[in-house]
Amino acid sequence: MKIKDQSKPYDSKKSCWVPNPEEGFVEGMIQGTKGDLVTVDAAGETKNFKKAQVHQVNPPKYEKCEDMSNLTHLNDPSVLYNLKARYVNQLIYTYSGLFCIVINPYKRYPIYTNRTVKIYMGKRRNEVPPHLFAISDGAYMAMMQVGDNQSMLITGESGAGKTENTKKVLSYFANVGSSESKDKPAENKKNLEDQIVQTNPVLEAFGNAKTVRNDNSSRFGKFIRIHFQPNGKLSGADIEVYLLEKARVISQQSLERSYHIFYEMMTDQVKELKPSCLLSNDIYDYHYVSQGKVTVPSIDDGEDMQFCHDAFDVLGFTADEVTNIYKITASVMHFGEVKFKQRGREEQAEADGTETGGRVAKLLGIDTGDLYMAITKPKIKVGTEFVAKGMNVNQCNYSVGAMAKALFDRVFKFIVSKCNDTLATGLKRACFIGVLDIAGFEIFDFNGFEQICINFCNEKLQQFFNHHMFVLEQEEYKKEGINWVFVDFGMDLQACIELFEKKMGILSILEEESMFPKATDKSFAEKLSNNHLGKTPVFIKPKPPKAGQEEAHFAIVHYAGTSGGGDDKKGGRGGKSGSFKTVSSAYRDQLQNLMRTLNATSLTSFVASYPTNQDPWQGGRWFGYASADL
Ligand code: AOV
Ligand code: MG
Repeated sequence: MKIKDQSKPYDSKKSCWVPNPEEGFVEGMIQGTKGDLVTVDAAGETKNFKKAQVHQVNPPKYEKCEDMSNLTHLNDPSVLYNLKARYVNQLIYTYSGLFCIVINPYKRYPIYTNRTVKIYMGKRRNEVPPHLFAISDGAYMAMMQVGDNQSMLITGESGAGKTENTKKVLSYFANVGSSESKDKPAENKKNLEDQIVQTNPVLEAFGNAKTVRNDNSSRFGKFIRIHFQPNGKLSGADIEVYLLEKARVISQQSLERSYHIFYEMMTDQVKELKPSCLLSNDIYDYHYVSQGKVTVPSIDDGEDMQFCHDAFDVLGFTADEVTNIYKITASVMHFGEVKFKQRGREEQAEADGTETGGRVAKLLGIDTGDLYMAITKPKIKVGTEFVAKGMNVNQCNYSVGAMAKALFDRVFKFIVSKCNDTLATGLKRACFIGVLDIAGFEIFDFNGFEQICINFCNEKLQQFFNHHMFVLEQEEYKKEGINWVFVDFGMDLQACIELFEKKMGILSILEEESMFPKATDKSFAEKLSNNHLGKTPVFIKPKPPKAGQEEAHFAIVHYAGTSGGGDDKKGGRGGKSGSFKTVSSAYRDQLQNLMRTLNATSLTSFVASYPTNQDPWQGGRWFGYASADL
């Protein structure tokens, strides 16, 4: 391959890249120059281009270059060409100075085997081909040598491969920090390294779902810290999770699915599960989870049910806890079938048959009458007294939806806290390596509250990432005594971040509006426009909706694209009492905490990953996107 690469026609003066509508860029030869125009032979034709459109080509010795910071000509087409040339030859990892880019192959390459792990252990970055394991080993070595905490940030839009790479990183650390000899079979199956790896099947069953962008999309963010003893062996782990997408629990778009666990439980894989959860044989009996797709060709729900069920065992969940988790999850499905009707001519709602409610009550271990009472005539505190408040049918349906979402969210949090109990071993903790895997940037036809939270988090992390990249790089220049004026490239995204965080920014207006009893989506949108429209380039009017679509209320210009913000009705309102914390303010606090943690660690390693699911080398779409991004 190398010999072939070196024999490519190349002329250091004439070889050039020019834009091409189909390919993004194509390589050509300069025939002549006249003023600002350059005549180029490329893709079988001779054409004139403006000078600024013509870029230099790197000499053949840089073909499939492992670190793009070494390229002589560092321009968009050269970077993209190099990534492509490596990718089509199954080389999916490429360094770019301090960080590593991975391109999603959508194919299982045998590059994560135990043999591969051994190749990378204890090696320097330049001794082995670019790989996530090299980055991971670098973090491990830095931790051992310098003795400080490390973190790895994996960024990229939805479907790029963040979660897959996170899993590989975790199993690498579980491997290098393993205290057992790999040669003798482990007698006790429940060792710490297995437990760390086995958190994935349960977290994914309850926190991942099929979206338009990704069949196994993480609908929550997580920061996993692996703790090590002073001798470098594992001492435990903990997981922090961020904002599970709750709207999905009761509603899905037509091409999407709810959380995997609902469909896994319907498979009969675990005997007695369905009868004990009072579930029927037909997923369409459960409206909450059957509004979109109910099967996914790339997913075997039965197999995944088994993985999840076995993982519960490895993680030390008791049989009772597991049964209760399934029962509560099933109660969410049954909740969607609880019906109400108007009582005579009154506004007041009452049960429309109590059979389904009876099932929910049985699964949750409560009294059926109490359950209906709490929904149709809830007790509200007025001053120091409790009074029963009459509810109409709409209000009851809303309460049931809110309850189903809250129940599922709490089951998820219970699972995480139980995992954390198991992973806290009591062994001495010297340092940790944290790996961050968030829900990637996404733009849907209709972007709701949860999208804005996801995209805001991505914006903040990208800013953090840029800042570190450039600051670290420039500190290096200073160390080497290079005469350099410090440039803060990292502040580019500040305008967007401030729009969210500042006083009277999007979040504070949302929080304020949530306190007003009379506030509506419209009043919220108006307040936003009054405060921000025309005052910042990142807050703009939304595009008119496509036929049959809901109209967006406003649009935000993010680093990765522009998305029309929908509204907050899918999750903004948290409660009614005077002293509640809105979902968004809790999220903001969590993000602030995360940033503090990241700031206190050494960020030695970064991975940016780009999706290729749209046949990346066709149509120039991918080029256009990535070049803006890179
Ligand atoms: P994401 O985490 O970045 O999206 P995933 O890690 O779930 O994306 O990757 C999406 C899919 O791409 C996976 O289910 C695999 O099929 C495939 N894939 C990704 N990386 C690899 C790899 N290295 N080798 C083989 N297949 C891969 V999201 O969670 O939606 O933001 O929210
Ligand atoms: Mg993911």
